[in-house]
Parts: sequence; structure tokens; C-alpha cells
Amino acid sequence: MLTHNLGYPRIGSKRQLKKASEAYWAGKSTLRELQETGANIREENWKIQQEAGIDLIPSNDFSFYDQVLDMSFTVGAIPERYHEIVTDQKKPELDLYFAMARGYQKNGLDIIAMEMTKWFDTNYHYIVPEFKKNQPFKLFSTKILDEFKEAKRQGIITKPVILGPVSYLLLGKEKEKGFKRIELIKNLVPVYLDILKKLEESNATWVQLDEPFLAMDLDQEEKEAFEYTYKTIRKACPNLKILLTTYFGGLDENLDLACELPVCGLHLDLVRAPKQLEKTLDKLPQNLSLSLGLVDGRNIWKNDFKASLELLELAKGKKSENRLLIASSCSLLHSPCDLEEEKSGSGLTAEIQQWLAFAKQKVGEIASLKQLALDSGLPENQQLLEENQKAIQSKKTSSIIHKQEVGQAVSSLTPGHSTRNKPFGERRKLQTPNLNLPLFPTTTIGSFPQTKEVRQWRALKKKGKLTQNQYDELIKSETEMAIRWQEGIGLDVLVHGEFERNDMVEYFGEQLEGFVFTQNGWVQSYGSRCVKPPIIYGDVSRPEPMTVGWTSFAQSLTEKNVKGMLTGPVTILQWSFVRNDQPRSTTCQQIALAIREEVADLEKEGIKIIQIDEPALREGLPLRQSDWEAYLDWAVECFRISASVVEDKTQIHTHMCYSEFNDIIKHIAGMDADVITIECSRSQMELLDAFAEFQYPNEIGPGVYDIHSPRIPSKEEMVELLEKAKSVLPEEQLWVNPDCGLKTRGWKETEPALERMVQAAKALRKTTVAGI
Ligand code: THG
Ligand code: ZN
Repeated sequence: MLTHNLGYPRIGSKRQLKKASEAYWAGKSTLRELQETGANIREENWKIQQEAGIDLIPSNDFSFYDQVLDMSFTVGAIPERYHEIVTDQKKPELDLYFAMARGYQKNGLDIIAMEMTKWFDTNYHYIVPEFKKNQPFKLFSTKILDEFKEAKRQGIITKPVILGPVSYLLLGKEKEKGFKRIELIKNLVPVYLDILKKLEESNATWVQLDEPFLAMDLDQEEKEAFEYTYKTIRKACPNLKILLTTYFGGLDENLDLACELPVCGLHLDLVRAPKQLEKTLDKLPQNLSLSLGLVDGRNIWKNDFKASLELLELAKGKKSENRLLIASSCSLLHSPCDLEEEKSGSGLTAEIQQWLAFAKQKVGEIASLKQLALDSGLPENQQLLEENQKAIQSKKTSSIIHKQEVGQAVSSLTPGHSTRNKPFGERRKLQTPNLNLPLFPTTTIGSFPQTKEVRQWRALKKKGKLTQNQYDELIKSETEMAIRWQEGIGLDVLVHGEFERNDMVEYFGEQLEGFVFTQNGWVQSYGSRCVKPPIIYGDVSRPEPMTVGWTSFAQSLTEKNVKGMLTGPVTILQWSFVRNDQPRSTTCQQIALAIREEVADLEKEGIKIIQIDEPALREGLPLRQSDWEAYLDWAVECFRISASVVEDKTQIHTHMCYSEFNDIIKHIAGMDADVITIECSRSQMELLDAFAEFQYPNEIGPGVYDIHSPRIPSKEEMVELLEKAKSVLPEEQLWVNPDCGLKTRGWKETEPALERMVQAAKALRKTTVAGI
């Protein structure tokens, strides 16, 4: 029996990688320093896993930005617009890599970044591969090999982790018409063979090929691509042990396909889909190893050894021990690094800490499970199990989890709670005179730059070096500055800027009951950006107003409308670590009721526009389409519970990022927000087609520039995008806004970008018949 791990977090236990990359990007450190930081993190991670007793330790799970971009780089799928950088021999390879991730605006070049989108149903974002017809591939980067050799020099024969060719293609996007990206498999596989042969020559034994698409709906061509790929690999590298991994769902109807592939081992996510174990054991050929994904890579709760051992026993009954592996359910990329970094206190009490395991603890759990599976009779193993069960029991019986009032409020929900009084058409007639807005009204998504100063104030307050009062005064001055500036450039609907907030989920979680926080539980979100997801351990309620003070303060400064900004229930759920003792839908309803109270209070204070962000609505979609309806029903319902408390003349906005809306447009319309702002610019307004086709009835603000890149857009390109929008949607339905919140940008880019955006809206108004 072997233990292995699908991947370890790569940001470093103290977010070293974030700090090092940002310093490098800012020109404040050298490439060498960045590369050293990378090497140190890899070494530390390998050591942690070695000491824990992991048999197959992953390599190539490290990345300077993203593992999908790494794959594009490895197979030379470098879009043409970057070729000027490719051919510049003086520039290091890594600069080209970062240009693809972040765009490039230097030395007279102005190149946009590659698109970014959500990694399955997680809060991690990957860089979308771009393919053209007959896309050529060639081995461009030797990262996989380099990192394998690096570990070997440190005495560890690692198991390289490589995104499988079929999933790699399916994660990408066709950049021209007339072909399907899966057809590129025959061009692509030879590069994989090249890499695999080189690994074989360097004495690699196990290689992990990730094929998460095996847990999704596949068409015939995609299934054939799997057969072709793995037969070809087997033929070319008969001595490599290929471990095919699936995660985030079960194999279901792809079980036969997976069992027939000529690989050495198959990995199952038994946290998400425990029921697939029995069926797989029946189907899986005897000579194939089975990897049991028992330790949850997606959540922070301690593993229940008793439950895991039951699955292990089941497997042992049908498979010889030497054909079994024990593993994490998926990569630990989605877990924080180390619970030991948490000091006691500040909410994360000893009681709660005993229920938790982060990445470092999880690799320990994997090793413990092997120990227990091999000989549960040993006294030290008995004690291990006993201690584990004590913690599991303590959570089941703890008195801090249930609140009677919350349970009651949820069970007394009626359809009336989730319906506005009148349909949109009628509401609009009341909202227009209430709000007094021009055609193509301009607004922003809510947050403004979180400058070093603002972050520092928060840090100083935490350390006790600023009093609450001093801190509030500073935030007030920043808010006032933002209001004056927005008035100055002529924005129509203002925001207070969210300077008082750290993160849009953390901020609310901190004020809601039922949540606790880590001090250092960072998880990578994209590139160098991390989030610290709250932990929902108990029933959720709102003891007092959360945003009313700041919003009313901002509104008191101006005659223009200030939009109240809230995070929606589905997003709070999706971006938290959620309790595993009740359905997610129930937890979501509890959050929805808390947000509803906040919405009511904002309206009472005279706020006429309230935005309830739901950027994570789509990422919560189950992997398989057959499960979509059930999820969307409760998710949309929860949004409506939070929004439907207001009068019809109050305008409800929502915002979503990185969404492909085509397949869920009906449900987005079902949310019945008066205005929706969406990400659109990186895809050049392609997204709008879904809204146009559906004849989406309510108002829409398609993002007119990409805030995820430091690049400043020109007025002309925004006008062009708006013209595009206008050609598919009636103009009175359109709003003008950036893609997303601006907290990650500096004022230096934000100021000119928004000034130009307002100019673009004005230019458009001039061209319309109805224009002012
Ligand atoms: N919050 C959470 N999840 C998210 C977003 C968010 N997922 C999707 C999207 N937004 C991802 N975008 C970001 C944008 C910025 C940051 C993180 C994710 C960010 N993080 C700070 C950093 O890494 O420096 C740390 C935040 C802090 O200081 O508290 O800026 O907005 N939950
Ligand atoms: Zn957004």
C-alpha cells in the first residue's frame, strides 16, 4: 500500500511566492531572487511530505502563476500576439510567461493578457489556453523535467503531476472558427510522449496525469480522444506507471471508459463521490492500482478516520493491498498550508482547532490512514484512532453549532420571501423617476484601489497601534476623497469604495455569527492573489448592521446616488469553508436571511440602489449537467430571499465575474435583479450573445475593460465594445462599467481608465437618437 498526495499548496506557508512575484513585477527584485523563492518553497514542500511519510511526493505541482498556463508553456501553445516577446532573446522566458498571464505594456508593446476562468467549481482561476485551427505544439519548456531532477538531487524520486492532454484541450478555447479543439489531440500527444520519455530516461516511476474531465459529461469524440491518448502513451512508454487521476466528482457513466484505459492506476475522489468505490471495485481490472482519495483537499475539516477506514476495508476486500494507494481527494492547492501557523484565540478557539486539518496536517492524515490500515491493533494506532474519534465526536456534540432561532427562521420561509412585489417592467417605471439616470449610466462594481496605506491602517489597527476611532477617520477621509473624485469625473452611480473591507467575503463573515477566521489560512485564488476563506462552523445570523454606517456616510456626502454594496449568499457560501453536517442549501438559506436583514436596513436608511454581488453563482454549478437544476433552484432562490425584501422603486443590482452564461441564462434571468453587471471585456463582448438570444429582459452592464490587467484601455476601444453591445441589445438596457471591482488596481491606472470610460459613455450618448 502506498500513500501519495495529488499536489501541495505552492504559495508557501507565509505567502512567500506572492511577495516574491509582486516584488519582481514591480521591478523591486531580480529574477534570481524570485527563482530562489520558488526553489525554497519546492524544497520545503517536499520535505514536509517526506517527513509526514508520503511515499509518492508530487513535483511540478509548483507554479509561478498557474498550472494550466504552465502546460500551455510546456507544449508551446503561445498565442501569436506574444511572439514579439518570444523572439526577443534578451528577455527571460519567465517574462514571456508573465506577459501571457498579466498582459504586457512596455517597450512600446501593448499586449492583452490571456483569459482567466474558474477551475471547475473552485475559487481558483486558471489561464485559458488559446487554440487555432491546426494549432502546432512543440516542447517549449522543460519545467516538468527540471523540477523532477531538482527533487532527485535532493534525494526524492517524485511523482510528476501533469495536466492530462484531453483535459488540457478541453480547458482551452477555440480562437477561430471551423474546428473543435479536441481534434488537436493528435498534434498534442507527441509532445506529451516527448516529456514522458524524458521522464522515463531520468528514472521516473509513477507519473500522475490529471484528467478531471473524466468526472464530467463527455461526448463520443472526447471519449475516443481518451482511448487514443492513453493507448498511445502506453505504447510509447510501457515502463512508466501512469496514475490517472479524477477529482471533484464521480466517474459515473465514464466508469467503463476509465477502467478500459491502459494505465497503471486510477484515482477516485471519494470525498465528493464515495458511492463510486463499490462500482469501481467491481469493474476495475485486477492489475490496475486504485488510489483512494480519502482526505478532503477542498475543505478544512479533520478526516474521520473511522469513516475512511470503512472505505479502505471495502477496497481491501476486493483488491490486494499492494494495488491500493491512499491519497488526498484532489490537490491540496485548495487548502490553507498549516494549522500550526494559527495561534489560539481570535475566534479560532482550541475547541474549533481540534476539528481542523490544513495541508500539512492532511498529508499527516494520509500517512496515518496507511498506518491504521496496515495494523489497527498496535497500541499507538489504537491511540491515534481514539484521539481522532474524540475530535470528531466533540464536533458532533458541541453546543456552539446550533441556534434555535436560525433553524426556525429557515423553516418558516415561504415563496413570498423570494418574490418582489411587481414584475421588472412595472418596477422600472417606479425606479426611473426615483433614480434620475441618463442613457448608458456609468458606475463601477464597488471597490476602489486598496492602496498600501489603506492596508497598513488595517494592519496597524489590528496591532492596536491605531484606535478604532483613528482608523475610522482615515477610512472616512479615503471614502470622501473617492466620492469627490467620482463626482469630478462625472460617474452617475457612485460607490463608497469599500476601503473598510479586507475581502468581500471575509468582511461579512467577520460580522456574522457562525463564522470563524484563520490568521494565516491563505489559499491561492489566481497568480499572486490569495484569499482567506472564512470557516462556517455553525448556524449563521446577523447580530447587527454590517455596512449601513459606511454606506450612509458616503451617501451623506453627495447628491448623487451611492450604491450599497453587499456580497450575496451563494458567494459567501462558495468562498467559505462550509460545515459538512448539513446540506449546503440550508447553510445558504441561513446566510440569505442575514443578508436580507442588511438589505432592509440599507433601504430604511435611504439607499436607493443596492448591489448584491453573486460572482460565484456559476462556479458553484455541479460538474455534471444532470445536477444543475437542483443546485440552481436553491441558489437562485437564496439570492431572491436576500433581494426581495425591498420596495419596487429600489433598484437591485448584482454582479458576476468570469461567467459563461449561455447555459444558465434562464436562471440568471430568474434572479430578477434590476441590473446585472458582468465580465465581458476579455472575451470582447462574446458573452452578450447569450443575453441577446435569450432576450434578457432586465438591464445589463457588460464590463468594458479588463481590471485584472494593469493595462489602461483607450476610450476608443471602450466605445467600440459598447457599440458591439449596442448592436445586440437595446440601448436603454445598457450600463457602462468596468469588468469587476478595482481593489487590486492602483489609482494610477484606475483614474485614467475610469475617466476614459465616462468619456466613452458620453460619446455613445451623442450617437443615439434618444441621447441627451
Ligand atoms: N474574494 C474572494 N474570492 C474571490 C474574490 C474575492 N474569488 C474571485 C475573485 N474575487 C478573485 N479575485 C481576487 C482579487 C483580489 C484578491 C484576491 C482574489 C486579493 N487578495 C489579497 C492579496 O492576495 O494580496 C489579499 C486580500 C486581503 O488583503 O485580505 O487582493 O474578492 N474571497
Ligand atoms: Zn467581478
